[in-house]
Amino acid sequence: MTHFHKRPKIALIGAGQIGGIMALLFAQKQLGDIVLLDIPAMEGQAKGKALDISEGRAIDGYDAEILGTSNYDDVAGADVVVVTAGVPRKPGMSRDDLIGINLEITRDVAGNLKRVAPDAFVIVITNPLDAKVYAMQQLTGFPTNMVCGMAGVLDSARLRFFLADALDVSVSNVQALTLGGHGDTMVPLLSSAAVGGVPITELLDADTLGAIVKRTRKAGGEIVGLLGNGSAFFSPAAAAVQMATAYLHDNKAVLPAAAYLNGEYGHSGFYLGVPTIIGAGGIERVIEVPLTAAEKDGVDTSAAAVSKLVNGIEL
Ligand code: A3D
Repeated sequence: MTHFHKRPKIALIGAGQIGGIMALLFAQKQLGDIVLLDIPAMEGQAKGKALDISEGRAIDGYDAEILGTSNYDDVAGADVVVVTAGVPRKPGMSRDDLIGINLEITRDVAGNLKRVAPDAFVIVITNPLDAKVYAMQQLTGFPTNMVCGMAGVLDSARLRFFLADALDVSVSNVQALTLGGHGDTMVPLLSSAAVGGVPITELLDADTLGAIVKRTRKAGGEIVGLLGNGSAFFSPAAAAVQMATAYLHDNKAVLPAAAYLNGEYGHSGFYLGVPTIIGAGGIERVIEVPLTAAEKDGVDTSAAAVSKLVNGIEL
């Protein structure tokens, strides 16, 4: 008997800016069939984007099926779910200002995912990220290794871009990580940042590095200010696609993610941005990198902010 290998199913909950770009990227990279879901009032947007991307199949040459819907039955059996359902920031708002409105949305999404996609690897993007991913895990009851948040890949990509730009070198040769919550308390790690193996602190002076750290912390707000109506969506979409790829291809990729902590970095019981290994087991491991005393303080401050926000959530 012939066994056919089915394409993985990738469900994108929220067919807004990030959802639409992710659908295109997942299709172009031929990573699986795609379901783009939004609320009934926005079903036209989901269907319209799915049709638009489907019509590009002949041009780009990908075979993935792309479905727009507002019906969770279409998500049934998804291998990967990426959640952007929510509202983004407006200029002047902090990510934490979104907690109340986005919690009701998380409740709705979690209830549905529990019913139709209990085995999925779930990547949350909705802000405030660290609190939303915690709420998603608690409300679904899914294993903590199968629910994570996207922030560190993006924050680190921003840091790497700014460092590469300052040095006029290829960003692919710049290694750098951010730790902690996805907010103004994030901790860009300079002690382990390097370019082609050379420590970054030997290549850039302290003032330049300080300015880059500051810009990285505020990078999301910089884009919000420029766009005037919404937040970044191209690079956040690319970041989630990289994480999903690591899971689908069992890459065991070292990627920073909001992961559930069980004592790593001295914290437990909530999600925080840390370097992880992503493979077929989801978040397979949290990696503990050596920190300077100042970096450790920064992570503790960030953890305290996230833990306070999480404790305030009424699930
Ligand atoms: P947007 O274009 O508004 O898309 C969100 C979509 O979610 C809209 O189409 C809504 O109709 C939809 N939606 C609302 N409620 C529901 C629901 N209950 N079920 C399904 N869909 C629903 O926003 P966006 O795509 O620009 O951003 C989405 C989220 O990502 C926001 O919360 C942003 O703050 C967040 N974000 C996070 C990062 C990180 O790095 C963590 C970066 C950028 C944006």
